[in-house]
Amino acid sequence: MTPTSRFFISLFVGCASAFGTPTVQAQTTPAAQLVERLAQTAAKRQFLFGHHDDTVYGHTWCGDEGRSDVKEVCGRYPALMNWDLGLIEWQRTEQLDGVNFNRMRREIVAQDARGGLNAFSWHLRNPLTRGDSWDVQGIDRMKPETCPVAKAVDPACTLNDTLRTWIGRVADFIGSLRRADGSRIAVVFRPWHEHSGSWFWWGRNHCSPAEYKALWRLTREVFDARGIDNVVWAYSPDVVDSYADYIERYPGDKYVDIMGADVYHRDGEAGVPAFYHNLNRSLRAAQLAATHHRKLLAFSETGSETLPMAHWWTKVLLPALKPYNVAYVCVWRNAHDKPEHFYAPYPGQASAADFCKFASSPRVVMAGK
Ligand code: BMA
Repeated sequence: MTPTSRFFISLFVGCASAFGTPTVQAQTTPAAQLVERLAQTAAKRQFLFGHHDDTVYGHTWCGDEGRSDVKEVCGRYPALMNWDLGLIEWQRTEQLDGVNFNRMRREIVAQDARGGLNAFSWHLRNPLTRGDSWDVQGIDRMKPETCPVAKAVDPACTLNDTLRTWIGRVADFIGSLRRADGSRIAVVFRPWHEHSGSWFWWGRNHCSPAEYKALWRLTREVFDARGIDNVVWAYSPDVVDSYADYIERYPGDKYVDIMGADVYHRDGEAGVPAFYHNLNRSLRAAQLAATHHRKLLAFSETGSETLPMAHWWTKVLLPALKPYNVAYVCVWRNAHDKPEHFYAPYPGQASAADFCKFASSPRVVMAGK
């Protein structure tokens, strides 16, 4: 079923409360049920709060069980947890930030059981150089042999087989996410993200729009061949200038369920105007795209590193989101090994009290205890 038809069906099936048991018809897919749930959330002018790697490490801890910086601040887990699949393509036991994939699976099942949602990003290696996602050195668009995307989407090239194999490993992992009763857990997957920038090998300066779209087609071919029916697909450029810019590399309605945007706040107080400017030009474009293409809207990545503003949550983020019917908002990770790299508060952090106020505001959905 295409994302679009899922969306239309979702409008006519029974309604699901944000975290209640969906009453959708039995023949709909887990993905369709999740689209429905997110649509209902956004329709109520609510959004799920999300945090990357929430329960596997925090600002001062790593690997403990049952912990979460967010929960230790406000008593509730984030309603959405994002996980990164980087290095699954190399069949490593740990992803690129050291999270064991079996542990990740357990946390995904636990998050689902508490009524929460799981989402994935994928910082995969460069299939041409075997460097990381940020390895863009040596890419020269005048020389196709240096371009990982051009090669990977070309069926005549061996890199195409490599990428298919790598995507297959992601598809196998996601398709294997099941509850104790055997049913698949629906997730959001946001591949090929931040492509409006050029820091990843799939970024704007490193491939043509047609090649970028071909990456999405390839991804879907691999998932669809395996009958994976528990993925809600998110498209998420970084900051864009305009609607034309946003949509330039949109792969098509068949491939996408969520129009996202990744926009970060830098430079604390002094950076508020720039954050608002970037947020508005990106989310305005994403909202327009969501309306035109009948898709969901999400603020797929945001945050203010080290949270220097004590009232960032209720005085910067929440008011900024007023015009936008986002279904979820996700902040990036609290790295245990980089003290200056955190985006959610921990107990005692300057914005902790304000975060609690934010978490109990009528717009924000958190998960259970
Ligand atoms: C970046 C940083 C890195 C991390 C990468 C992938 O934004 O957080 O430390 O390795 O994401 O998760």
